Amino acid sequence: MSYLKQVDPEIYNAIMGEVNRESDKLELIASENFVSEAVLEAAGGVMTNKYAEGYPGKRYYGGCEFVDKAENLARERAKQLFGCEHVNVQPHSGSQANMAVYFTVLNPGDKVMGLDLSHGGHLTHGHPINFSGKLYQFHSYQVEKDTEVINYDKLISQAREIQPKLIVAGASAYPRFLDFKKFREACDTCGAYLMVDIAHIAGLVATGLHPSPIPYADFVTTTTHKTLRGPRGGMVMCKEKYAADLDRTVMPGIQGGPLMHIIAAKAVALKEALLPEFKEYQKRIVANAAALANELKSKGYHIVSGGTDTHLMLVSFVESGLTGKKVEKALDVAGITVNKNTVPFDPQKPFVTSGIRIGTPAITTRGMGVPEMKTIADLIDRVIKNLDDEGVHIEVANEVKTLCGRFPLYGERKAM
Ligand code: DSN
Repeated sequence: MSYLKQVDPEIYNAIMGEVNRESDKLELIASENFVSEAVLEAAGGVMTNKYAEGYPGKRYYGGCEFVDKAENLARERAKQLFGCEHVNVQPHSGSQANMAVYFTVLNPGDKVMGLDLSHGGHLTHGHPINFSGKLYQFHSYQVEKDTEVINYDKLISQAREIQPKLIVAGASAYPRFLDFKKFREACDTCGAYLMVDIAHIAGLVATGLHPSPIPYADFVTTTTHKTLRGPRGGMVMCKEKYAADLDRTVMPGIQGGPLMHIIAAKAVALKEALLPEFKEYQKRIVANAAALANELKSKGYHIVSGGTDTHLMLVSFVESGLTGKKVEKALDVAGITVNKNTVPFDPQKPFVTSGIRIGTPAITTRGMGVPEMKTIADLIDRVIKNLDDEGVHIEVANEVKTLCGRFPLYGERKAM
């Protein structure tokens, strides 16, 4: 029975619309995923009612015995999964996780280095319109024009020249492995802290499919909802020597009451991530991304850096002059959800862009494999080749629906 249907039919209908959209369309946004029913149950549970400022055993409110259990389990599981010394599971988001680290070790005006947003970085890695770029003196590093990957020798000389107090490694649109040992080398030239933002690749790191930053980084931040397949939220891992300062920064420094229902759901997702089948799932994400990138490449598309080592790829239209905005819109009509994305040295503005970003975590969750990647590449290609023909887009949308029907998602929710 749905209480929501009776109490608030408008929101009920919006949620049912979303259930059907997720189920009937191809979700290729690299930062999205479909959580398990167990994670949804915890996220929608009564722990949403509880105030629990503080940390387990040291709260500013009574009645915390059960939320303490949830937070302790989340912490223990995160430590086991990533092999970190300390973790704070309270950040509400990836941005707040990054803010927590900056506020722990930096003062306003300090010099920091981060990957340029249009080269794959993130707003919180120093974009001028973000708090990070406003509070600190960020210097961007970029990828090379010919290889479209980071040149670590250049990064090291840039660090030597700029002498930042912290270097941010990590990205939201960089398809290749990051070399954390080289980042550490860059930090050691100037005594900088190393913060690694693994929001995108957390699931791969957790299962050994991407080298781990834990041995090299002072701080590792992540979201919990991308490849890690948990609820929307953030987390910070660090060496024990920073633990007390970091915890004080998160609460009371930048947050008040933690979202205990979300922390419980993080614990559930972390338990799922410790299972052997999670590693198999991550392997399939990577195999699917490689297969999709190869198929698109064989059709003549420019895949930034020539391919992918991870869950995502960037398709650049700089040569053809198409815009990411137009391609995103046409694919959306065709039931294929991607996001427009700037590509390195993009001549277009961020709201237009010359590229799209494609990721495989969500379609892999619903069971699609390498054979489906060939079909998906064909469908994407048909839409892009017929960008102004809505008839073709609608035809493709029907094929997408049939394909999705073979890989059911949230079946019971559809009947609520
Ligand atoms: N907005 C996220 C992404 O799509 O990658 C990063 O925070």
